[in-house]
Amino acid sequence: MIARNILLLLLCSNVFLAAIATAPQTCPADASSGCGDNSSGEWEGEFFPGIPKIKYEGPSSKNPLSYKWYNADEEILGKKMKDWMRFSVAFWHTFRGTGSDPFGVQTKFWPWEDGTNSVAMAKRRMRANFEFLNKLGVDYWCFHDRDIAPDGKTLEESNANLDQVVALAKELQGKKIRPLWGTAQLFVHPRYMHGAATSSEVGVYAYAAAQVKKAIEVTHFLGGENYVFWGGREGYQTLLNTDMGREIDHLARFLQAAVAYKKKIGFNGTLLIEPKPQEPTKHQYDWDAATSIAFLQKYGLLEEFKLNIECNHATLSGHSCHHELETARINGLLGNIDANTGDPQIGWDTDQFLTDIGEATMVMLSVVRNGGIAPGGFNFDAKLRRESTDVEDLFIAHISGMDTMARGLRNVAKLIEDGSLAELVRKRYQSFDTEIGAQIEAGKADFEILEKKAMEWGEPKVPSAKQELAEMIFQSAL
Ligand code: XUL
Ligand code: CO
Repeated sequence: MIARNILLLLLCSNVFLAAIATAPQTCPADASSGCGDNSSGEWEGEFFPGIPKIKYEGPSSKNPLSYKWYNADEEILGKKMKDWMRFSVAFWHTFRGTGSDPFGVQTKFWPWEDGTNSVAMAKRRMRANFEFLNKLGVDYWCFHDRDIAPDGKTLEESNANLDQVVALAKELQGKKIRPLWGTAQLFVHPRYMHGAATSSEVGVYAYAAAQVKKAIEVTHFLGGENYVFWGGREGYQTLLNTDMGREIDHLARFLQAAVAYKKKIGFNGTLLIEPKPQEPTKHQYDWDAATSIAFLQKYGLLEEFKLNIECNHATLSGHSCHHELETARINGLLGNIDANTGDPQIGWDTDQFLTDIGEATMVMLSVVRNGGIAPGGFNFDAKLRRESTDVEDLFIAHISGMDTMARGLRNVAKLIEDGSLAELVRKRYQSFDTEIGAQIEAGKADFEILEKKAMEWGEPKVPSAKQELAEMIFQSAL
């Protein structure tokens, strides 16, 4: 009996040792291991062992870790797919998303996390980010200052933490990778409960300005191509205690100061406003594209900003994503897309990866009509569902999101080649190609001229809008 137990023990420990010997070298999740800490040497293991560099294998592939439609260097409509898309990974969802929701705690426990919010942990996470980007073949990433580095006890300490992590990010970026955009997190800390630029407290306004100043500096240092202002808590919960006019004036002063500072330090990236109608406040001031455009116009900021359209925000405001994109585009303000989608049955910002091919085709129609959106791109402001808890799910989600957009682009190419949708639209407006139509469009047809025409022509013939035909043509490209 004893001999049998010893034998079993030996066998088990051998199996255990063999498992250690063959186990892939992953970053152990404990702070003392130092795998992300420069002082104890460079970590040479992998955060995503067993996940290869993701390659294009074509639509017939059944390999979930491959692209079926996104072929980065393939030319479509005169541009490489990667140049149409300029995909970006959102650090906050991919590396800070825990799966928690208002009803439940964390569900995701990534092996490299040690449960702390230390600078060493922030650096380790940054290494994971760059291995992820390299394996996915994506050249851009987006971040909030406070999701890449922890808050310190003072602003000086927070800035110093950020500098350490940013220095490492710069090194890991190499020559190819850079931020699509950076931004400041002005909504998590309790100091921002009344807003940041629209806070009723001047000390909070100043603090937020200092935070944005630093966030623009680090975005510039990292070679970022844009800088985003999402309104965070810029809005109100009730008008009874709110001086809306004064708050919106303050927001404008804040953005004017950001423009001045950007110019002062020679940051040439585009400044972007990201509209959202509500959440976390009941009413956010940058409600939708049209509201944001009116705001920019009123305060003389139209030349300085573009819009970052997020599909889930579009639907929260009662519009389609396509509507918001087209509103931005026709005003020359389509700057970037936060690529995600909501859920038709859930009324909040669920930030899901977009996998609806029809929707992606409409998104790409706007992008193609715009001639691309560089220096903007597609930032996956999207997160895994709470119930998706495998590390590989992070890859699968991004691959699926990228493939969906790639299918959208391929479908737009089919629609353009076919030409019948454009022809349908052209025909619909052809009466304005006439002499009087041209006069109207040039602003030269006054009411007297038009009255004369109306009497001469009599009751106008009104043709069909051909909506179902348009839908049929669109569907046939999917
Ligand atoms: C919030 C949201 C943000 C911005 C960046 O709904 O979309 O993550 O994209 O602050
Ligand atoms: Co967003």
